[in-house]
Amino acid sequence: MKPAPLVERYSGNPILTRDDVPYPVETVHNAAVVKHDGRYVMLFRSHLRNGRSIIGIADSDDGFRFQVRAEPFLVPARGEPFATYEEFGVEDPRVTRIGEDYWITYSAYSRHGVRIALARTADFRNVERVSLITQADYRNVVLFPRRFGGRYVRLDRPHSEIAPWSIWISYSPDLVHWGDSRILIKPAAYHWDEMKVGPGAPPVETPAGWLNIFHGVFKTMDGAVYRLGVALHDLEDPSRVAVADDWILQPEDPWERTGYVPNVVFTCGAVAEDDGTLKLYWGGADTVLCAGVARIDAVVEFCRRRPRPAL
Ligand code: BMA
Repeated sequence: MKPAPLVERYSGNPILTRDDVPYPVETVHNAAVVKHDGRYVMLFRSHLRNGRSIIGIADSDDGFRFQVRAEPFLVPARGEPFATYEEFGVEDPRVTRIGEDYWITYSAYSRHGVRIALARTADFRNVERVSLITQADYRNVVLFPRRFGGRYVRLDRPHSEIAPWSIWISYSPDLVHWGDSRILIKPAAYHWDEMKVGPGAPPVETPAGWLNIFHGVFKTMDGAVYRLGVALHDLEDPSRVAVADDWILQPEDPWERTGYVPNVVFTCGAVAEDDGTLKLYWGGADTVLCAGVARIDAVVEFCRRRPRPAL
């Protein structure tokens, strides 16, 4: 008998599409989700018809049925220094709660490349841009929710012409200035992720370590396939990591296999529940938003059972 899938897809997928959005957009995908005051809040990316992206916001009582608010949450900034670097749009938000605030990292696109901006909100009503925290070209910055040895920690993915794009770790005293960077997880040759890897959902704390659900890309004769993999970082030293050899989710449903960009599952967020499950959210084919549930202990076990070298 085949084992049950590690990530059980929600039966009502896709959970959000452009038809649920009260302003004109072409897609709904790549979303951060957190629990705030007992409700789920989602920040999601949408393409406009000019091909550039904005970030919308939606609320839910159960984590599956979301109501989109009337206005987008983040559109390209008018004020400097952000306006220069958000000219081509804002994409792929991640949210991490640190203390009382929620910290949002998102991709800022412009003629100068893609860099990561940091914004802060306490209530998901008012949002304040704090800083641009990378140069070009970086994507996929996820923040750990606490400090290690007094320093904040992030995972990110710089672009490279020389090496396959990989996951790096960096440290900061204040969330704005970052350094001590080093490479942590590389794509494995002739593997499902051999073209590139990048951080996905912000790390989820478990008693066994931090779960890092990341994306990996494989290039085929018919384009790239985006899948999700998982790694387990040491609780006290997140630069120590075990990477599962196999993927945990691949495009299978029709709305994951065809759409704006075919054969994509891409995550920016997951919510750990008190009952030991994880709600995972992913964009399907860069067009719709999907959700699924996994048992946290099973995902941890998956990392431990068949790890591969991280580098
Ligand atoms: C990546 C990013 C994601 C997107 C994915 C698949 O490079 O642009 O936002 O979901 O490609 O197209």
